[in-house]
Amino acid sequence: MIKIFTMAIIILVTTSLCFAGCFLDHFLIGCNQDGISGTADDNKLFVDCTQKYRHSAPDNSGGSTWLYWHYPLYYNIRYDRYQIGEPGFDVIGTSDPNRQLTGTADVDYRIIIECVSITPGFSAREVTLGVLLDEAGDSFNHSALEDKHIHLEYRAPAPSGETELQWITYIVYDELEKYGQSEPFSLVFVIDPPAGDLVVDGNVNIDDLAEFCYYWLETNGSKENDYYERADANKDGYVNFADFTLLASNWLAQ
Ligand SMILES: [Ca+2]
Ligand SMILES: [Ca+2]
Repeated sequence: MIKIFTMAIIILVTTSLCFAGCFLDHFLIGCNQDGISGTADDNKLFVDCTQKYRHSAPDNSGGSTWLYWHYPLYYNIRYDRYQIGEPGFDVIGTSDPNRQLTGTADVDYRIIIECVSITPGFSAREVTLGVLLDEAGDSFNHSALEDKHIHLEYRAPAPSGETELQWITYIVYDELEKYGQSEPFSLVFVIDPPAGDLVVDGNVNIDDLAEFCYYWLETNGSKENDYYERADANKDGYVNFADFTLLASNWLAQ
């Protein structure tokens, strides 16, 4: 009896470690970003980007560094391409009940992850699940996955995968319309985007300025928010004239 009880404890501990112990970065899908009930965003999807670029140092040296605004890609000699196996996606869990999706996945809501912009030639995929995102409009049904904790592999062909900015921008929306669509959020690989390139595409133009203005004089932005993060170009916690100067220096320059 004691032996069975001990075994059960070991299985429980191992299972919880496997789930909580995934060392890769993930985007976490939830709703009600401010966490307060009765406000406008209660039924709006949002994606917690806090873990994005946690492992941005080459070979993960230093662990959780958030060193760059991009992930490195690693050369695969067998296929002559550059690739990385993070970040993935997951949902906000029971530890954050105010922002957790409620109801039954794929019955009460159906979360679609859609690519809205991507570098030509770049791709995100999960081969065993048949997920392939390599052009705008590609998507997959996250709610239909048995395991919501999914790892994607990002690939770029050589030689551009070694030296050129690679990006993918996503939105998430609910096909059953219980929840409203999320804000777009981007992932960058290989090199940092130019300062001020908030709507990531390698150029700084009026679209970027519009997002920058939204966060102007923000002093309490969150790493959860994709655009705030890059609006604070010098990473000092404030969005002010110093950041605007950096944006202006890249204005309309390729
Ligand atoms: Ca831009
Ligand atoms: Ca700043």
